[in-house]
Amino acid sequence: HKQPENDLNGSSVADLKRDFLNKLFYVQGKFPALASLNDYYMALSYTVRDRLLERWINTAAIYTDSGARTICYLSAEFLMGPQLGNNLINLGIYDQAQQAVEELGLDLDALLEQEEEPGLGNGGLGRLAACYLDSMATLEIPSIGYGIRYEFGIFEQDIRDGWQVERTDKWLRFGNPWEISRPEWAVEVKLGGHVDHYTDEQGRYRVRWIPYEVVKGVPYDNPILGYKTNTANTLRLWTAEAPESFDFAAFNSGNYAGAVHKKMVSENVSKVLYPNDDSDRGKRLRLTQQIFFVSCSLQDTIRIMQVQDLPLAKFHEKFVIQLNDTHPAISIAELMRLLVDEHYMKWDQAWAITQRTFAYTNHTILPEALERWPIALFSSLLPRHMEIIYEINHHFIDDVRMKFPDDPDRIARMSLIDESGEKYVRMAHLACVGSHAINGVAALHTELLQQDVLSDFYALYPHKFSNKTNGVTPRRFVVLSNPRLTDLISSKIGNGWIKHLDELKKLEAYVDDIEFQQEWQDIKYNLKRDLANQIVKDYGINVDPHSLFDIQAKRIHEYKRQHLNVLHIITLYNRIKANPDIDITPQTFLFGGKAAPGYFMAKLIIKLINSVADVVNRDPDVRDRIKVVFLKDYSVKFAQHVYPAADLSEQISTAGKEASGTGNMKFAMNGALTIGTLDGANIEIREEVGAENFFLFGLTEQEVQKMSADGYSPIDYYHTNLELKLAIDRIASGFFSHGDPELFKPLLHTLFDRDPYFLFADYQAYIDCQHQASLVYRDLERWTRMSILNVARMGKFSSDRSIREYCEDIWHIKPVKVELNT
Ligand code: 26V
Repeated sequence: HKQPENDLNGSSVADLKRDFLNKLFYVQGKFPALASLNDYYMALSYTVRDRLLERWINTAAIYTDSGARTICYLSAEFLMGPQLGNNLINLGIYDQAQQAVEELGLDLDALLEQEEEPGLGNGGLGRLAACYLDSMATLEIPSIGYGIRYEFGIFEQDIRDGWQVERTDKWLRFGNPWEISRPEWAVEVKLGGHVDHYTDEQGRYRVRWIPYEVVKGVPYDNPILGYKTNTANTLRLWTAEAPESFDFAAFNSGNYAGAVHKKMVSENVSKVLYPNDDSDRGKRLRLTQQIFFVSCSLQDTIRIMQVQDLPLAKFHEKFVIQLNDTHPAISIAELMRLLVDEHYMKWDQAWAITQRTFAYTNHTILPEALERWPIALFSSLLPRHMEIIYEINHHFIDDVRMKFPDDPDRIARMSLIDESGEKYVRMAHLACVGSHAINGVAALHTELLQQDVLSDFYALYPHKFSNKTNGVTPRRFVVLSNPRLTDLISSKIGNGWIKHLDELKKLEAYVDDIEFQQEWQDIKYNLKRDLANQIVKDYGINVDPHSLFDIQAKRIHEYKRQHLNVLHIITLYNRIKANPDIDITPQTFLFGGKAAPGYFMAKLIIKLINSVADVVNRDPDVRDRIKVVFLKDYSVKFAQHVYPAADLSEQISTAGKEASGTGNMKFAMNGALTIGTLDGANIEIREEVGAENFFLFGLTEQEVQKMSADGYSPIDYYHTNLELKLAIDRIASGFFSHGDPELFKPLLHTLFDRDPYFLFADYQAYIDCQHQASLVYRDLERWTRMSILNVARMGKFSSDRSIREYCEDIWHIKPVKVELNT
């Protein structure tokens, strides 16, 4: 698979410059005087793409020739972030490219900023999928990511009068240089209609699904480069189109508009990412998206089996399929349908293959986020899958009955069908029954799955369960986003840590080195100053880079408790107002994150943050000692500027609610200290960095449980805690809402009435812990030592470690080396 003779592969500055100018001329059709920044971005991207194609093609060839066992990572979301910088890093040509464009009078940072990121995910779950693709390629693991090429990704967030306003994310507007469409591998997906059971001419029992409509899926391939390896895996995203034969009957009868309408309906399937990360109960289009990408992907795997001349009986040896939450769990029924109905395999054999193929990761235990589909909707869209699920359930319930005789309650609890009221298909149950492995994403989360949410399944299948604590890629979140820290670290311990993050341990030898501490501080200061400059530019607000940068950046959710953070800010403000000369550590509070458009309470929290910011930032009594800024339109691209500039990372969810968190890891890797609860991966971060280097507060999960069971009365805290009362009263009086006491009532009412996330119970502990952190920050040397130790001890949280564990315990896949034969 030798590359054609050419000069598109050189990595010298001269090669890059020449190819860059060629792309500008021959692809963009521009000469420098007319070229826009986007033309330059495109020219550089195509230059880089040429340089990765050799790896991509050779990787595909080696996988095909060797019939390598492959992990398919099925996910409704991939939150990839910008590609150009990452590809330069992973190809090892970042510095050359920087010099090349510089010699042409351009600034690489400006070109990188030009890229419109593919925001094809909501938050943690989608970004985790992207980190895992990076690690799989870096570890040389044969893998394919399968997902949806949404035409519009996560909405762009604007803030008007303090409220979130959504705009459509037209990320493909200027073209996407990273994808290659493969129309020759398009497949069709059936929807609706009815099922015929019949005997064919040979007297064989057959099933035929006659759909109401058919949607075509066209794959778009995106390269996933490993860091300094020859491996380039594929992320294959599906776009929905109308089949060529779109409603010819209507067309020929002169109903052109009718035919075009049907085409439009088909194209809607991959039009937009659902911006909710808790619930989309009963949305037909959402279920259509799920079956669409699942069916396309499974048909694609079967095509690959055929290309490689492998019998379907070996499907589970060739492929293992990881289900990223229940969004692709319909796969289990779809693979059964393909094997049994379309390839005439016997049910029992198909079921054995299916169970051995699938593995399921759960990402949330919030009850409202557990997917279930009303039976009526499900059967009308997927009549054959409904039958298959009933059949699976029938066998499954027999198994349960065998193991737990005379326990009808258990059967009702475990059934794939919820029959307690309106009937539903329970997707998590389908995922558990149809998989050979089930995992949570942090130790506490897995524990809670086993003891609580999936305890019946744990009793039946203890061997299926394991924990796989999340991780993040240090390539994007340290090397690319924090080059200055990267250089300092590498100057001391070499650059082996980039692939073997445990090597960061070696930094501990420098923790007392005054010069090293000084450099560490200088870097943090400079990063904070850069972010401060951006903030003045974007918001006209001056923030002091010497102040403690305290940042909470994540989706807005009541369980994540951004409003607890606000209560602390108001408390500081009240202290200043009561005693204007009070000695407090200057602190800058930054927030970033999107609220689901239909989640009123989350939007009200954004309004509260902005309202408090308006008052605090303008009050002369505050004398610039505290500042509050809501950073709009938080994205992967922006996050890469935010993590490096943080001193304190806010990880303050109610214990038991945050499955893992991954932002917590990204902040800590960039030298932020964490203020956090014993929740998700915070617990493991604290174990690693040492309790003395972590600001811990709040109820434990067990204490939360107990308080709930004993009857929690938030109002008692309000009446007995004077500062809490003052903070709440400030909001209630209309002080932050131009005198309007109504505005924040819904929020306050929830707190007084139920406070389901225990803000009042954790308030004092949080205030005290914040105070502690602000005192430590005054001792900059102590803070710096803690910061260095945090980074030095983050090795565990590389996604490379997570992927190694998946490979060992669940996937049973080994690396495959790719040689370049040029
Ligand atoms: C759920 C749903 C429910 C149906 C509507 C559409 C939709 C879209 C996304 C989700 C995902 C919610 C689960 C999630 O994002 N969990 C997060 O996963 C992270 C990676 O494991 C983890 O770090 C976070 O703690 C967890 O909240």
